[in-house]
Amino acid sequence: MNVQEVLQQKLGKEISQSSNQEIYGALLGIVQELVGKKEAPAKKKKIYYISAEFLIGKLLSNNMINLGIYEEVRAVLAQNGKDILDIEEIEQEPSLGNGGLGRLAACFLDSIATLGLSGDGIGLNYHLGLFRQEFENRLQKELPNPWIEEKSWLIKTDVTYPVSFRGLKLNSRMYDIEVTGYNNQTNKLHLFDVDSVDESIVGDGISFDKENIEKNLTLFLYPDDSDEQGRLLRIYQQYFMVSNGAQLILDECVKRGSNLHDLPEYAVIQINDTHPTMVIPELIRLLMERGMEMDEAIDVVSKTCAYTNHTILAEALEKWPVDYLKKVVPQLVPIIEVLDDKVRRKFEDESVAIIDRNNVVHMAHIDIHYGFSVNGVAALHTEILKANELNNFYKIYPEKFNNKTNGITFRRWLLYCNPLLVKFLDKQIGTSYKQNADDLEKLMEFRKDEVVLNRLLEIKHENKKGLCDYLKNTKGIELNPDSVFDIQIKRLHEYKRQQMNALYVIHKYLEIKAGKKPSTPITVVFCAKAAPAYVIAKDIIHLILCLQEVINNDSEVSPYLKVIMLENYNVTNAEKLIPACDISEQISLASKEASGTGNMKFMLNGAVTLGTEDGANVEIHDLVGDENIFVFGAESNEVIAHYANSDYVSRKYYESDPDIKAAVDFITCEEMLAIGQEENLNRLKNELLTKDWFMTLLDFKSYVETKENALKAYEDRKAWAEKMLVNIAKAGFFSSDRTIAEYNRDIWKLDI
Ligand code: 26Q
Repeated sequence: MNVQEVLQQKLGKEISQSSNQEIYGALLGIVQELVGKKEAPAKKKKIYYISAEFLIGKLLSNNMINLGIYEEVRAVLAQNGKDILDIEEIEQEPSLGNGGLGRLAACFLDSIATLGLSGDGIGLNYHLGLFRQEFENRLQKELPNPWIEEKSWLIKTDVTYPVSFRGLKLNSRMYDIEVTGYNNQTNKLHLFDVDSVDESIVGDGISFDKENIEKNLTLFLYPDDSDEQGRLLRIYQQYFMVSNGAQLILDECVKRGSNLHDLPEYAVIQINDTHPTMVIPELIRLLMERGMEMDEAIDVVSKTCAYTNHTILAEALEKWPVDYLKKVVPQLVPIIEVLDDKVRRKFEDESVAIIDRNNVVHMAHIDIHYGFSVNGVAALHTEILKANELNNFYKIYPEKFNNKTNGITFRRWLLYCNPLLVKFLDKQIGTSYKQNADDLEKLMEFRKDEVVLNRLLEIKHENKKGLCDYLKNTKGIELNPDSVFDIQIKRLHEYKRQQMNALYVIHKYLEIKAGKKPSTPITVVFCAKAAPAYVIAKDIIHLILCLQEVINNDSEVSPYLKVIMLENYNVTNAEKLIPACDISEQISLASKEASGTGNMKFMLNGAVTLGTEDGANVEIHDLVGDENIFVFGAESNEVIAHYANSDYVSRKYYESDPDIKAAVDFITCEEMLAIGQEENLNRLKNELLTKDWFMTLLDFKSYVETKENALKAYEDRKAWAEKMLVNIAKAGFFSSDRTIAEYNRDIWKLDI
């Protein structure tokens, strides 16, 4: 049977007579059957990637691409008057992650299956996910984000485990989402849940009774942890995840022949940041329950677990007071005390202790002492960990430290999201790059070829027009496809410095007002969610939304400069925005962005990076060379020295540079206060003048200069096209297939 017949049979009627909803349901069923037939064969050793987040995005088209049927299905639908893009709209995006760390986990699952490795993901099935963002009165509003529908990719299993908390015992339920690799096998993402979760306890926005654990346990991802109840709920979630994961791992390994003494020959557990760290004491506890001596259990677990660090921001390094753990998981406390005791006997250095003098448990310290590998996620990040943040650990265990520069799956971030570019690449350099990303380098041969360069410009323009049409049809937003698309999309955080970009927008606005018009109009696009309790981040959103209104309504300026902040950043929006970007904003304060992965997605799609020497930007710079990236700002050593010496004073920059002063003062000017909230705008301005913890004003001047250089370079279309070409050609290194092959070579050591 061909695709047309299979689909018609599933629908029970003509495709043209079916609704988009019916077609989506039918395709989901067909794809699920195909995916299910490719289940990975059991091998002795398996990687378990355990993570509180898996930001997998919509799955229908991605799965069809990986199965190799996407084109055929698209064509059949078109023949029957249906657009695959409309069918895709029906699917709800699972919002099981905050940002980079969760998306990385999703890219990794794709690559693990694509490389044919034996490995599954373990996480939680948050019913309402991360909040959905709306803007109201130029402020962020948080709403639940339900994504589980009658027909979804979730498969209910009958696997269930008991999980005990203090005074509460729950039985879990495991759901699976199948992850099929590119032309390869299917692995699984196991998401644990409890049947008693009750969505009806959600009140206004995303508020709910934080103490009703049976009903709220897997409702939301990272409930607000600004109060104690929220923090306790985080511990409940984390323990629930790791206890289920540990029970599953032990059961599976025993089934594959392990006697548990040889567990490291059967399993390797990659701990994705510290959120799953309790898996270490939990495994020790379970092994002891099964009769193993404690010392041996500690040894076995230490040889099984490996830890990835994703941040050096102090506030994101998890620390739990022992009292909190006693309230939720008292059974782990004596084990953690023993782990601490062993460390203290061996090392005098207080800074490497697990339980500090204030009786607070440092989760990362458990991972480093009782795991066999510690990796950072980009070269610079790993070097900073070794030299600064984790230096005392590096001195003890130099052999544990290694770098694994992040990557992205090219299936979603090229094959799916940029069909025009893919078609062109296929014709120009053949299709081998789809299996071997380094083959994108073949494009380098054409860097002076005018026909090729023109085609790249045309494709970018087509993608920009496509985005404009989409925004017009779905949101009524009008953008000029002939303008430069300058895009910053990522979580909102002060260290990522959306506020610096906003100050540039003000600066440009004032210049245009003074008669200095850009040769090509500029469109600045933002899209970012702020953590619900992060006040300054929300103020920055407010600033941008006020600017959007002031600038876009100013008829003198808006033909030259447009600012838009789109609601609800997620994977689906990213897929639409990235192929349409000219300038990729990667402007974090050097040393603060561990890696970044959006930077890689933009590069692969022919955007040119405007960035600091931070995270993987450094590696992008090395690959493309000075000519094909715009780099600015203080370097990490300088920044680290400012922190060490506490000698950065933002007001000095404000007072000595009239451009900075004008831009900062604009935040609270009359026009802004006429539409914005005085409290929010004042607070933000004050923050910049008195704290500016992430040194916005330090880098502002060099940012403006470098952005002007980039805009000027854009005017020379041929030279710009060459920059695009080099970026695409050199992006192969950032395939997550390369990253996963390195994890396997250095850490997991599984048979291929
Ligand atoms: C911690 C404590 C309490 C509440 C929340 C958290 C928390 C939640 C999420 C801490 C960190 C995260 C997420 C971190 C994250 O996404 N990090 C990003 O990881 C990417 C993949 O490695 C990198 O590319 C980014 O540079 C890094 O910011």
